[in-house]
Amino acid sequence: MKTLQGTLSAAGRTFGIVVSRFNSLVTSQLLTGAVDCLLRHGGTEDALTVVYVPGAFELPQAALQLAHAGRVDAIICLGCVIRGATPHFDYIAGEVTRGVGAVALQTGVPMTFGVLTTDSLEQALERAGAKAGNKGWDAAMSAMELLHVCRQLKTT
Ligand code: INI
Repeated sequence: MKTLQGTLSAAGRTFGIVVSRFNSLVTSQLLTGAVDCLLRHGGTEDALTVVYVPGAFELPQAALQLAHAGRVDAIICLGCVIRGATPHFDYIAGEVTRGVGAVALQTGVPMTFGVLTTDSLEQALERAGAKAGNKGWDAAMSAMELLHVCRQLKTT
């Protein structure tokens, strides 16, 4: 039986983190979590590229450009869409989810989704370093795993 699974190491790899400024109280904490995770798993600051975009809607566009630039091995998308904050919640949440998925498939660059979609700011903060963990950290863990498993798939 052949089993492929990714290791949780950032050593020697480059990562792009695309993060939205909208709801920056939350997204700055997601970014902190993602960077902390990569550094604690062997990554180095000079191997990280952080790209800020205005809002979650713009994440797929920037992720696409970053992927095409070929400078990073994997991309982590971070954002926060809060239902109470906009009547467009469903449109924005739907677009960013579809968009990031489409960019990942189109480019083949390992890409993970650390975008919170919550009913309230409180729920978002809980998932950005409070009692429900940090989804930025989780997205970084997933990026390491996916990157390594994709490498193995290419060479097996
Ligand atoms: N962008 C977010 O990232 N989160 C939100 O909750 C949000 N709300 O509430 O509207 C939001 N809107 C901005 C949007 O992502 C775009 O930046 C904007 O429409 C310009 O294209």
